[in-house]
Amino acid sequence: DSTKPTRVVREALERAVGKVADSAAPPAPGAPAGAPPALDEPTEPREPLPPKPDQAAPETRTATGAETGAPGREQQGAFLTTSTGTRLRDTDHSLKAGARGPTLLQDHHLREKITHFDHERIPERVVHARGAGVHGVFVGYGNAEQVCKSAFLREGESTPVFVRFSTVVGSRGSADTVRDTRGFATKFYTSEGNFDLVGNNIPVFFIQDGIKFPDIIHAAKPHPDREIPQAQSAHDTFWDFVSLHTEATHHVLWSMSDRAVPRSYRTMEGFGVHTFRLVNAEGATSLVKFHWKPRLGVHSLAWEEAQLLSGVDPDFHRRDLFDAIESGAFPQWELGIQVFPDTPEQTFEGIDLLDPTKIVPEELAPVQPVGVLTLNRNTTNYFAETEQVAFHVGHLVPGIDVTDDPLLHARLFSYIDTQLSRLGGPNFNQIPVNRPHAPVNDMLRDGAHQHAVHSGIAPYKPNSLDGGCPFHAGADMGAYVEVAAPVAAAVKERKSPASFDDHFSQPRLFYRSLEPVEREHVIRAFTFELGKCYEQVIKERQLQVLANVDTELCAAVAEGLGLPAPEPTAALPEVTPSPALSQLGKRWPTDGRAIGIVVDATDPAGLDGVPALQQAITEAGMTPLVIAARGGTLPSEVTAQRTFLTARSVEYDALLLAAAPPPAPDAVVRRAAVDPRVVVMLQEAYRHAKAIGAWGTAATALTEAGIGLDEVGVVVGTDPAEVFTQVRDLLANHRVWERFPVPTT
Ligand code: HDD
Repeated sequence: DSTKPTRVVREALERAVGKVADSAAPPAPGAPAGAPPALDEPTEPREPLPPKPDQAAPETRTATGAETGAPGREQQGAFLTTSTGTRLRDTDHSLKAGARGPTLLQDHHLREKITHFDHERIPERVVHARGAGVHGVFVGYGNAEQVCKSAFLREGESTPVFVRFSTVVGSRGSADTVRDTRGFATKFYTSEGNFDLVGNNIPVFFIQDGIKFPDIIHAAKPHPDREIPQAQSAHDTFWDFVSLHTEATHHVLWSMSDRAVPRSYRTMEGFGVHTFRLVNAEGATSLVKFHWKPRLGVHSLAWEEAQLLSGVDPDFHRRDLFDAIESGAFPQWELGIQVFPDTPEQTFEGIDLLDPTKIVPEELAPVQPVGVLTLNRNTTNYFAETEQVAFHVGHLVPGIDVTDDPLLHARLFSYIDTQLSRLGGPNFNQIPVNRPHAPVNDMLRDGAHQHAVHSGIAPYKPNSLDGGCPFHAGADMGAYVEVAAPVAAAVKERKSPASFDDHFSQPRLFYRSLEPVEREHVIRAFTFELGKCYEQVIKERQLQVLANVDTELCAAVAEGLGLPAPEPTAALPEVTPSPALSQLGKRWPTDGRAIGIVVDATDPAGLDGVPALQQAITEAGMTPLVIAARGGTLPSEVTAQRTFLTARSVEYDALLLAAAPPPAPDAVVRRAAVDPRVVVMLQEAYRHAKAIGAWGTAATALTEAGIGLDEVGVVVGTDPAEVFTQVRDLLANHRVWERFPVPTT
């Protein structure tokens, strides 16, 4: 048998690994013994699509919409060319010495095509590699002028923006819905230069000093030996580090809460994390923390939903964002600021404003809205825009300055440095998505990928040969001037202030501010993550950390792990809960929610009401998605967007079951067996505390799934419109929270 390893190979394998593979790929069924394995059929050729508009006319705008004056490098003309513009006759065959002969080295087109391809990838971001970017516009309210002179905050001033949302730990191809912090980075192309607000959806950070950043990231990234697990914190190295490094505890509490599994990028808050210093036109300064408040409210996935989505739709958040914008449901956030007096202590109500592991509860300093962000345009090219966008906390504009937060200072170094290896040189701000809309005259010259053809001979100051140009501006001409903030007389030392030593009061404040059902989710998250660790000592050490945060939390997690709950090492501090930290108890707009409508494709009477229902859902700003046993057009001109094969409950915020009106009492009820995939869909939706509506005979499916018709969040009726109205009302609370258990300890 020719497919068996030869004796020599067999013996070598036995020496090396002690066992031998039996055979290679099996021959095709029915093929004579020894025949080569069957190959797949080649794909059928398809008709080419018609040319797109931008293939007919060259674009002269940058990706951000600014006029550049110079044509870009996008497609121009209808013919295929080399990168130097020579038209090509054939790109399907390499140049060979005869049709069956060897390929010739002289084939310059082949070499150019392959060389370019070989270099298409650039290093992914060392953190926040997985992301989705979109364009938008920011409009200032004008009320911030008392504290900030920045032009983009002026009343009615409209500023283009690019926003990139991201996860932190995973690689570029990892799933969207993993448990992780989300990045929320905004580039404002203001008239005074670019301002980048590079924030997260969690208001605190794992570390207080940027010198620890490589440590936390090395601990959170996959284990270096096997590079697993991907995009997870549920592993030994992460919990080893954070259990030893207790300043991480506050961030860890947020990461174990529902905040770390957002329903959508559109339903996340954003935070600038650090305290910044604002300057008004008179030169007066204030300290502030930046917040993004989503118009749709803050909502999360259930943990099981997030896990299922990682497999069912790893692009769930990307798709959600792009689809919402495509359909005109533009996501919006208000930019808000908490304002604190700029005192020498830089504290507020005893909270150290330079400590990035601390928040200031909104009840102590309200978040004051100063403008609104609307995301309204998807990218044209993912790589050119989202992959190449370069954020930097040092991209500041007049009116905004940094404070001495030691985390921020390390960031001020890191963000430019990382672009050098990621984008291959120092000219990354010439890439279209990074180009400011304000005029640039920077005297930076040459370097890899230089796109500008600078004129003049004197890129230095002072000069006389270029007439002294460019000129210094001075503050009255809109120049950026650092605030002359005093620096305390000090000695050089590697040390943090004593106020940074409090690692437990704010994690406790956070946990105690959550509603019982949210606390239960935190308990389960800790139990899940520590349950994935192998080392007992790490679990025990983390339980000790939890004992110092909250007795209920520690006891419940310890019980889940089957370990004793340790005693706290110090008295637990009194905290005043901050209700603003809870996601519950508020009602929100339901725009952009996805409603699954399960229909019976063989029941024309039941489908009759579906078009009107779809229209009602669309008019309510939501997306109706019809799910049937088969795709295509169903009776009553209803189109199935999903089939039982492609649908999973996790894609929908609520499920509706359509059927014919209930039959007259004496009619013979056709009780077709409910498809088991519909039963799974219903059970999952129920378990994830989603609203479920049904009318007519469809209620049978609920019974089949073991769901009581009178249960909370289950709406059964006769009129589709009425059922939908009630389901919509339930959605304003996001979930049927009563269905989740609450802590029992
Ligand atoms: Fe960072 C990327 C947010 C601390 C070093 N960071 C990055 C991104 C976001 C944040 C949203 C993605 C930007 C994008 O979409 O391109 N980072 C934060 C926040 C922090 C923080 C809110 C704490 C408050 N970061 C932090 C520290 C360091 C870095 C302390 C280093 C000392 N961060 C980076 C980086 C990245 C980055 C290595 C990777 C890609 C990039 O910058 O452009 O420089």
